[in-house]
Amino acid sequence: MEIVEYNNELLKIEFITSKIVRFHFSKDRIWKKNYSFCVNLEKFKEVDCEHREDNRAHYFLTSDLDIRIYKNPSKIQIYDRKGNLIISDYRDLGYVKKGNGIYSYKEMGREKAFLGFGERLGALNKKGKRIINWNTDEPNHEFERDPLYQSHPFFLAYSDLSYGLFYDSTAFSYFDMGFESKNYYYFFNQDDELDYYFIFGPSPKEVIENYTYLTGRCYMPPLWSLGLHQSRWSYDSEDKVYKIAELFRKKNIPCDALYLDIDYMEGYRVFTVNRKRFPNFEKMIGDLKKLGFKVVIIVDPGIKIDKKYKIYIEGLKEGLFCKKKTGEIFVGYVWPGKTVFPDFFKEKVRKWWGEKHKWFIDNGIYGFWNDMNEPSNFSKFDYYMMKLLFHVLHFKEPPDPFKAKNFEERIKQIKEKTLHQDVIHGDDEIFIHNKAHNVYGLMMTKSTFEGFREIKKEVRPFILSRAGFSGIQKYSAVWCGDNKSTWENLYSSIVTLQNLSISGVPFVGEDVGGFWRDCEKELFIRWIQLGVFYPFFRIHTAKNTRDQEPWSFGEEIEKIAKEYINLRYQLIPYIYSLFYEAKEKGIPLIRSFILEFQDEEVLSHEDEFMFGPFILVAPVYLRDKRERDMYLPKGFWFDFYTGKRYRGGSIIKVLAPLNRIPLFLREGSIIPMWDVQNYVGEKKQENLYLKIAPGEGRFLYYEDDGISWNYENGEFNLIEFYTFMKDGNQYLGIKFLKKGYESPIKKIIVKTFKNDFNFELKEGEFLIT
Ligand code: MIG
Repeated sequence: MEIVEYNNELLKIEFITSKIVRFHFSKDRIWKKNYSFCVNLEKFKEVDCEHREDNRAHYFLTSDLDIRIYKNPSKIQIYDRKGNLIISDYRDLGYVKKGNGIYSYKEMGREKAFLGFGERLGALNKKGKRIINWNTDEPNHEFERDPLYQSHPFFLAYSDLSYGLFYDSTAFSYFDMGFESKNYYYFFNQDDELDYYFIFGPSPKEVIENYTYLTGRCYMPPLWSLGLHQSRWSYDSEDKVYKIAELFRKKNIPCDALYLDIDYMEGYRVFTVNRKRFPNFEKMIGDLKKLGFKVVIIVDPGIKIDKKYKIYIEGLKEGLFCKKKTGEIFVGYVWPGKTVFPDFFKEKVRKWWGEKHKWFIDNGIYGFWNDMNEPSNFSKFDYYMMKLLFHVLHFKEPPDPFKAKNFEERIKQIKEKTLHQDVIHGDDEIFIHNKAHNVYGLMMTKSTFEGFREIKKEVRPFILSRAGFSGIQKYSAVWCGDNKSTWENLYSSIVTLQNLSISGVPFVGEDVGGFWRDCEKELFIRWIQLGVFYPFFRIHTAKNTRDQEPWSFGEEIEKIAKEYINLRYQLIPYIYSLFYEAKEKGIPLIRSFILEFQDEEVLSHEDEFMFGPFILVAPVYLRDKRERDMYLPKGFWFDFYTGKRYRGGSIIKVLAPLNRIPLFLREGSIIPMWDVQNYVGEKKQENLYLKIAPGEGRFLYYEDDGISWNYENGEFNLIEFYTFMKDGNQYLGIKFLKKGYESPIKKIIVKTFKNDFNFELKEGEFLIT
């Protein structure tokens, strides 16, 4: 750690690694901020760095970076060790205190694009845009609506020297990425101090790896959570739930999870069960388990004010609810009516909340869905309006709550629709709502995760959250909230999920078929075909909308849906192995082209993506389209369905009949696959298929028991599969990198596009031509 002068302030520089450097500015020459909600600084031991000073500047050298802090005027510049400038302050404006916040300007230099920023609508590249960090319950996902439910004050600046910046500030903030001027971009926050990390690549993948090294990575998801999830608002009775479950099994359409939305509760009281609708709740969970289903239940943070309601009484007595500065408990309006909010910034509250899950866990619920945790708060007027619209008039979509004319008005509107600014949080350290808001959902989800781990040590939970902040990936999967059943929203999901993935969150998806409004058959099947390649694959729809199960759109659609859901289940070993890479390195499953290719063209094709290193997905997102133009990056490609070979580097036209989403395998692909099953664990998967495309490639296959934490003690296998060419023939190599688990695999079945070959699972190199 080093401290230097910066204009009239002090600047503390910490060298987390040779590529990750923290810049923490004082305010009035002192540092008050000694917390972080997502970086565990104690975990890191600083690296060595050479420090030199002359009258022009301070010079810091790590093995990868050359950092210069000029004195007069103050200016930070970072070079690589070859002398290439990576990033520079704009003039002496690296730290500017103005009005109620701080600005930090950087020069617009070699950056070709800015990506990441968490969960965002609009174009993939945010160069020229403004982006707000304020978790917002936004029901209208029209083009470029901003912000949504999560805040990730992080971006990846893409160039030949890619880097990232992470602003560790939870307060209200926004980015101006060249909207105001082409010469600079800036970050504005309403925090007391400016505290950010420079994260070097130089490749985009290394930026993500380093960023997640700092903010954390996911755990191995339970294997069942990689299957299909079926949901709606709401399957609101036992009969309905049984009916759905039985239909899936009768029709042999694979599915692993069924969802209970807010109507399973007694008057929207969290941690209760409505016994009129679910008289035999416990038995139902057991019966569904026998059919191979897991049940995921929704848990909202708002607690109904009701003097007879246990949770409310306890919380009131123990002082667990958010208060205003005056000491008065803050009261809002959410689905239960008048509502109070647990203060997840208190350790005691997190523990209490976590323990409340016990009854459900003991009865076999391993999945929890945290909604409304921005936290969303209706006004009294909105509350009665929503009740009227949805329950009486049977609306399929709410009115647009934010019709702002300009940026400033928008900021005002989103801030109004939340807890009052004078709410305070925490106990040892007090946070005003402005600093707590963006991490409220993160803290709720953390409490759920930690509670679960206490209660049921032997099982990995599945947690799904709507709100979040950088680091949410440590606790939960993320879905992007209330989209619509429109082609526009099918399209936007392709882009939104790429940026969220770049932001270090691998377990992501959107409501397949769309949430608000009625879905129609063509849209539904195109969305299913895309959803197979969402790491989190869930069908969900809003109250009062038409049915949205795989069989709801007639026989033809059902048949295609089944075929693609089957494909998803076949791909589970590939997907699970990719999660191992996400857990170890933070590399996401959904990969923008920039992560995989050096091609010049990669930025111009945001409507395609790589699913892992091998599968190129080119979704169809327009009605009546039976073909589409798509770009194949340089190299050789093979049509997934026919094996037809293509030379990449150009745009091609591909056929896309209703029963086909264009998919291509990269040369050298090795895709581990299973037999189809109705749910994860139904069949012991003794055959491991390897779908192989010609060329040279390598894949790290991961397996464990799929449900326990035993992998943390080394109970897993890592097998390297690799292919290579020798004398015009192709070979497969098998190498055990780690053996800690008894593999169920009896047979390896290699499927090239021409032939099948069977092997035992043993090390060696085998001819597959
Ligand atoms: O205000 O629980 O995004 O998935 O079905 C609506 C009802 C509340 C919003 C969630 C949606 C869920 C719905 N919730």
